[in-house]
Amino acid sequence: MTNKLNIIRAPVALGQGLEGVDEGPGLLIQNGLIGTAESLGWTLGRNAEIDIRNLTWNSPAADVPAHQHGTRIKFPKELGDACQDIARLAEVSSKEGAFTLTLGGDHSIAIGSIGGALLSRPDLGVIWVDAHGDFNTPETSPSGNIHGMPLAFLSGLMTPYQLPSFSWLKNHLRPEQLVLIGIRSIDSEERKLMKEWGANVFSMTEIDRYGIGEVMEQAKKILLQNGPRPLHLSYDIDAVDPHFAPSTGTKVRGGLSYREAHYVAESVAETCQLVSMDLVEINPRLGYVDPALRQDSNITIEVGIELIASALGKRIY
Ligand SMILES: [Mn+2]
Repeated sequence: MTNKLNIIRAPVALGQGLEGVDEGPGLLIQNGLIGTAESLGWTLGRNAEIDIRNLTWNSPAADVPAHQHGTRIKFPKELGDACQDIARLAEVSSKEGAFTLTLGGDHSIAIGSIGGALLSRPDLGVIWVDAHGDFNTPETSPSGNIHGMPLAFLSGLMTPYQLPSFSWLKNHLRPEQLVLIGIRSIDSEERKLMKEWGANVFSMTEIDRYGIGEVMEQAKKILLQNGPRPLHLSYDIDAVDPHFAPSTGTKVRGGLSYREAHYVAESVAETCQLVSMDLVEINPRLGYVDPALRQDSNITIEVGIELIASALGKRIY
């Protein structure tokens, strides 16, 4: 592993229903992300933005029926193509041995960042930090929004749907390659899918019971049980309690405290196996709508940069 950091800016918003989440990558960078990384000893390699010209809310291909069951999935063509662009960049970056940081955008972009990393390293381990399960399929999803489905894609549960725009997704995660942390909102049909598949879930209940320190030890034990492997941290800002990270589209109370949120990133970084990270679902626009909430956007962006810094090796002492 070198000290080279490649950034993929993925201002993708079509995986959910609120405009503004596409402003995340630009604002993270404007507010000092690169300087923060450099101060931690990283050298910026590529800083690429995926081409989102085809991603418009008025797309004629929007909201097409997914398949014969009559269930719906929104923007599969646009998001499949965008994720393929992300995957190409992530695969190349992984083969270079650089650290890949993908900035969302909504959580659909992780299909690209993780799918791409899996093309290079099929044994990748994934730490998925989130308020939600993100395991819905078109049949179980109440909304049809792909940002609630990325783990269904990555675990292979979407394979039967044969969406052509996602046919580039070749390698899937096995249950021992994935842990979920901070979960507190799961749809009932989604819960069944997760249990059947055998997902390793450390919900807020386990964090309350054992503490974040013990939870992270157990999580790392699952991922590293057969020895070292590259790790990917997929961080949805909505895992953090809305008190500390309010500008996000699907807030759920009772989340990670400020320190728990950082500890997750620190604990993964400590393994020296972390090779890539996503930071997703910051929606600064939610704070800009009402000037009184402007500070919400600022503190959410600030927390985002701080969490990345922890994952890139920042330590208190
Ligand atoms: Mn998510």
